Amino acid sequence: MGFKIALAGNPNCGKTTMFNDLTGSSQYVGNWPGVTVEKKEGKLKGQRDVIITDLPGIYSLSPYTLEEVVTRDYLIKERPDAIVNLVDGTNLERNLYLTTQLLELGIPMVIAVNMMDLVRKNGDKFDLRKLKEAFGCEVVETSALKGTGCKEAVNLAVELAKRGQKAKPSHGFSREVEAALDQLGHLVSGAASADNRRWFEVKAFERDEKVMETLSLKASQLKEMETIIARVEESMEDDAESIITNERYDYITQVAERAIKRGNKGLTTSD
Ligand code: BGO
Repeated sequence: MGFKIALAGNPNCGKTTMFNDLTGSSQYVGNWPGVTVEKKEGKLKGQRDVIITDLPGIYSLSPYTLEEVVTRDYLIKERPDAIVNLVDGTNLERNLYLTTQLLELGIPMVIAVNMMDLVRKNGDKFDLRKLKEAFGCEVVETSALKGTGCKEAVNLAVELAKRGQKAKPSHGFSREVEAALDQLGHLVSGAASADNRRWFEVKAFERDEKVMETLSLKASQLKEMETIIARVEESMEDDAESIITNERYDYITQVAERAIKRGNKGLTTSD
């Protein structure tokens, strides 16, 4: 049986470099249906039943850019068997914002902390055990430029895909938000599956336009949803989207404090 593995991450985190390393010359490049965003697929070297897809680089799973829509439609509708989420190790906190969202999709996932050659030059160190604990999934250090760790990351992703083993993140939102997500559960159940239900609940809480269209709720249900969301917004004195964004960053800051030891040379890919 073949497996579909998707590479997902921020723009410039090294996805295409890793994709080339993993697939070599067996690549097909086209466009995603209906849009002029490049679609790259290829067979894993030495394991031709594994198809790797290089997804458009994105900062979040919001529906605001073409790349975001293409990537999230693929992740929700086509559901790869596993995701390799590349994060730029020289910019870990910013990259982990997307990670917290990808984990909500309930797809088996491996985090590849890329640019490790630069991270080491900077003298920075990551505590992989703490990162694994925080995100409930495998974490591998890679340098796509040097071709190290890439095969290990994708092999782990294939293993998880075989077992259908999704991540178990320890991240939760505040008690008030969690209670609202719970209450929204039955309103998203028509569109969501058991695996990606949490993603739908969070997106509904954020009043994500495209998710709202998919849910096609009755007027009474829309009213119920609005009451649940507005109650939290009033009590937290902020809008729902910012509440979620801020709580994600708060969690990432806590994880970073525990898991990153800085050397302070500050090199990035542009040096
Ligand atoms: C340029 N280590 C290092 N040091 N660099 C890496 C690594 C790594 O592990 N992985 C990727 N890069 P993409 P997306 C460049 O192109 O794969 C570099 O968007 C340059 N180009 O080589 O394109 C990679 O697909 C001139 O760098 O990312 C590339 O995710 C000067 O990160 C960049 C410096 O990689 C983005 C870098 C003309």
